[in-house]
Amino acid sequence: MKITDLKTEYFENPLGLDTRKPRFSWIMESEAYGLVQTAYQVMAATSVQRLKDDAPDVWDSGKVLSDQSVHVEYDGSPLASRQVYYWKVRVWDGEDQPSAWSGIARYSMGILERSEWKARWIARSKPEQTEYEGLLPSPYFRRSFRVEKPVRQAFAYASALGLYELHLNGERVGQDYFAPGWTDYGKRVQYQTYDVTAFMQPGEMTVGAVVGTGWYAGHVGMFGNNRYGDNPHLLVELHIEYEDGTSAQVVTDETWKTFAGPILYSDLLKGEAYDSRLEPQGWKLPGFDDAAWERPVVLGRYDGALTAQIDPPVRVMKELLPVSLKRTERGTYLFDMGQNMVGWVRLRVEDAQPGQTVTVACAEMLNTDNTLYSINLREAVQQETYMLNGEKEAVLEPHFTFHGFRYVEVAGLLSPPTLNTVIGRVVHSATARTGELHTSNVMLNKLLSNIEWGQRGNFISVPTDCPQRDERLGWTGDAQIFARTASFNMDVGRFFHKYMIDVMDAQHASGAFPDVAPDAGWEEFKHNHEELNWHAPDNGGWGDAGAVIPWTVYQVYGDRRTLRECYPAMVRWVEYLQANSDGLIRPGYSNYGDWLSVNAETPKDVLDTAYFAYSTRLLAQAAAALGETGDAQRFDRLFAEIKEAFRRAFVGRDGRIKGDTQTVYVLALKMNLLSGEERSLATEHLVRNIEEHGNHLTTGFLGVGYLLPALTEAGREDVAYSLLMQDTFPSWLYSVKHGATTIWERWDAWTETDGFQNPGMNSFNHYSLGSVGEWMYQNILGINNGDGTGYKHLILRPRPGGGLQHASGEFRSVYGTIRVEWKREQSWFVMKAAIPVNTTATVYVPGVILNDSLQVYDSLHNLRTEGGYTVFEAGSGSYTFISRLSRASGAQARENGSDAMPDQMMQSS
Ligand code: RAM
Repeated sequence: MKITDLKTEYFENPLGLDTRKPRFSWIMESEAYGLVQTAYQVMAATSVQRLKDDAPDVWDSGKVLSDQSVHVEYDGSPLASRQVYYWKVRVWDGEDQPSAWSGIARYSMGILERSEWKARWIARSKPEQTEYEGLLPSPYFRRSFRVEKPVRQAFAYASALGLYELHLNGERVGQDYFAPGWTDYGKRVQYQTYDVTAFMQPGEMTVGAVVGTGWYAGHVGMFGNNRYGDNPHLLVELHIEYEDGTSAQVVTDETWKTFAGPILYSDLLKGEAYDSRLEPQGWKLPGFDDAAWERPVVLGRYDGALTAQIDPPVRVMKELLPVSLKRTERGTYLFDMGQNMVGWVRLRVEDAQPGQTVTVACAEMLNTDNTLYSINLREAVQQETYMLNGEKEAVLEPHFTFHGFRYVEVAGLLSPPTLNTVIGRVVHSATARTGELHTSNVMLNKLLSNIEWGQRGNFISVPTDCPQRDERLGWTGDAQIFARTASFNMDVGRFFHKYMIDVMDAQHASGAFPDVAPDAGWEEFKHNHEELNWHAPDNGGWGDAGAVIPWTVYQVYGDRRTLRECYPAMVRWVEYLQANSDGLIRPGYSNYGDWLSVNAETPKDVLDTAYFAYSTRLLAQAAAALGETGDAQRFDRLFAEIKEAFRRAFVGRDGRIKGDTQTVYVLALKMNLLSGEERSLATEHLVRNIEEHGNHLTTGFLGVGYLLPALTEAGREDVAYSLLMQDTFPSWLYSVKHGATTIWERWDAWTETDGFQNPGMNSFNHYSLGSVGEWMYQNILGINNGDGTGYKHLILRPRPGGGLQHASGEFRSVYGTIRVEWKREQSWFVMKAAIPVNTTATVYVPGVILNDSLQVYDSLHNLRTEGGYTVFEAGSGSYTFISRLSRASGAQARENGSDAMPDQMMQSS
């Protein structure tokens, strides 16, 4: 058994943790079958050597009889600020045989006590208004210092009220963008930790920083600028430890120097203007004369919490080259990136002239006259303006802004560009890819790709609704409906943990969870805009994110700690809902309902009451999982009562539910609000409704997430597939058919009949309607979580349908990679499955297994048949199953003399 993927708090070798009991996880790999872990031993130490000598100085767990291999909590002597630690693990298998020791992993602690911080928050004294209204320059900061002796190790701890880029001797520290990320800066700001040992060199060194307004002082949403403050601040603390045991610190304070610099402004929503003629040559290097620079002002105090970064940093995760380029009648150049992406472009100008101005403008779509469709950006400006100093080759990219775009228009070039003139830099929170799914249907594959791109484009520090217009907010409804799909695509455990802190920071005093987190002004905006008529203090399907997301993180990653942390807030939410309902029926005052549905008004009292029940049920499950037995019973009871109230108020004798929309049925089915008989009646109504719409969906943001799951659970996967495969309006494949490379905000963002929708709200990169990804992983590939959490017990159950001939893919769970592959040919079915070590699976093979070949797998047992499937219990290992989908078709094939298994099937088995 080989131990791989040593992770500390979800990450490999993380730096700057501030949790005093970090959790360790590992994966075991083996070719053997039916392997489990029966015991483990973890050792942690302050040096690699101590671990090599099996002489750990901080923790030796000893042999612990346990199958736990994820989130094993550190339980050694107290961990010290800024200290580096190492750990390793070995495990015992079912025969009590120990494995070899794993490799050695590392982690470092952050600054654990606020009082330990020496650095002060510094800023440029507030600049006079520039010619760009409401936009500030991004000032430079610098300080030189001397490294006197050989350095053993050095770490930088840094943050900003605003955004920052850090440099040491001219080189950028780390690869992060938009650090320190978005939080409610009134309450907390995160800091980052970088290992800068490799930057250290003897003699004079220079630390430099560029600071942008970001979410703190720049424009956010539709709320204008200065949401948290009006001048960005920087915080840096550099700790250098010398070989001889002494140490030195370099910290931001009044001794630093600052300069307005060439970045005239760089704003998340407004783009950037950069005048390279103002760039002071060599400012990041030692020896630069900063006599003309100003002293910074020092912030008296910052009252929020200063916490280590929890979520993965935002990074450039991909680069795209344009797929085409043409000169426009306007004399500009139009690049097509071939993909609606989020980030910016890096531009190369090869024959720059002094004073030449080049602009780069970005948009998602083109108007019919080949101009950029920018009207949907509202007040956002997706443009860079570069004024060049005439240096021969200029490579330009913006600093603190991002855009959502497929098309790039460059103006002001003196000679024709090539495809290499621009490179698309795709940025998002660096959540590792965990899922892959390919089918025999190219349209479905494109849909899956569009869903992933929707996630890439909108997981930027927080889950946002859209990346292009003046909104880009952490809408809770969007996040909760997409959370499970997101967790198939990428490792979002820590991302959502951090977002839940934002959600809890924005929870109202009443207990209501917010519409938007962090709240940078949404509540205020709602109240100031009477005409919106949006007064609900809570919104069904939005506020419920506060219950759905922690539960999802627990389900997918087995993360009990995050669930525990969110639990009190979940209780307050449900108690709030209970107090603000009438006979357990919610008042139906909510604002959004089944947002952006297609001519199907789902009554808000139905929707809100269903969600009230749903949150209550999740809370009851959370209570049970956390051992809060009294609460579990209390909320179970409350759920049963809400269900009764729901049935009485909304469900007719004939199973018709008030509103009679697809969404009311799928909510009632998915959220378990019906009696047995009502379930079948509701299913009939749902199917009837779908048929009445010519086999089309009408669901909006919320209903869409439950539509195919509800149909499938009710035994109508045939209808689910027909909706999935539908390609006329409205449907998922409609946008695919019309060239979409992302998920659109609205089913009718663009139609053949009406062209573009109302530009006031028409994003081409919104992930909500992409929540169908979850169903595709769970049913086409068939990867499901069994009773356990974190996929400790799997249910592998592909449901071949929709004319698909094959599907293959995987999901990298916390226990290891789960892989499924199937092919069908006539009535033959071949299925392969890989089940990670230390997990078990219930495997459903469609059809009837023909041969005895399964005997070879002694890790399979309890063979049975169930609803057209052959079912087994299986231990870890890689399996191949061959089955006949139906006896009848098998018999017919024999009669036709075509019974032999087709060649390609043989190859795959
Ligand atoms: C719009 C966006 C967002 C949605 C809200 C209700 O601003 O579409 O995604 O959650 O409305």
